[in-house]
Amino acid sequence: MDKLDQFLEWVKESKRIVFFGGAGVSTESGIPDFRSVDGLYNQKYSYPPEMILSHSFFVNNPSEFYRFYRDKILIDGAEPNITHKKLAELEAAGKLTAVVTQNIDGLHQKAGSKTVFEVHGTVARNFCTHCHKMFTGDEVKELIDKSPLRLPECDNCGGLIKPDVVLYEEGLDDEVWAGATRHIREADMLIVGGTSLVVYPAAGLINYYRGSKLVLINKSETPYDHEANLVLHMALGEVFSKVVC
Ligand code: CNA
Repeated sequence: MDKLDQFLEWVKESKRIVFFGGAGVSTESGIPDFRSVDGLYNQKYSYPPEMILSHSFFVNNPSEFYRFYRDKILIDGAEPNITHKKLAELEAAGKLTAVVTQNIDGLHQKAGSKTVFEVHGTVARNFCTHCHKMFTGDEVKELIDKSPLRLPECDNCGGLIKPDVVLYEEGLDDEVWAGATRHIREADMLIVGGTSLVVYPAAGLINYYRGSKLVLINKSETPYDHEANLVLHMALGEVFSKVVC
């Protein structure tokens, strides 16, 4: 049996699948990842993405943070692709218990997934750093587009608005982490896809899996390839387009 057939067979026989993904899940929706050839690390910026997307950079240089954030993170018109859609279908069919994602783009929910653990937060939620008023992603986008040279400020108190994403140097949300680890521990199949598995603590989530159907689907090699029961160096869309729910 070839690797793809083995994967499809395991999907068919499993009842508590968890999918754990990263930026590679959304590249086929037109959102660049950080590390592949077309990703953000291979483009020219005055600072590397990891520096711009850090807590200290946000505090010390919010204008440059928001310039990058609007340009490269808030992608206009991005829609769920076949992988997001098939994962939502697997959940609706009662075969998948959760999606755990490092992505902040909200595309899993847009595709219809209900149980989603966003370990790095989401661009869809934003809050005033002073009075904590909440803003949607669209509201923040509108504020930036209306006055690109001004920082997005709270209409209530004038405080600086911050996206509810986990920036480098910040800790993860305890409840989200607990939910993600519980689902992974109880999974009978763990599919890991579109992540270079180098960003911690998120990459360590794999270690909570107890079963014998750990599948890695990634275009390039990862440090966890040798621990997986099955490794597919393929595009996610190519694999998930074959999944029958
Ligand atoms: P990464 O380090 O950029 O790795 C992405 C991986 O996906 C690479 O190894 C690629 O080879 C692989 N890949 C790209 N496209 C595909 C595809 N179509 N099929 C299969 N594999 C593919 O991204 P990680 O998620 O591992 O890094 C963690 C960071 C990146 C997280 O904190 C994310 O929040 C952050 N990020 C998120 C987004 C988003 O929300 N869409 C975009 C860019 C970065």
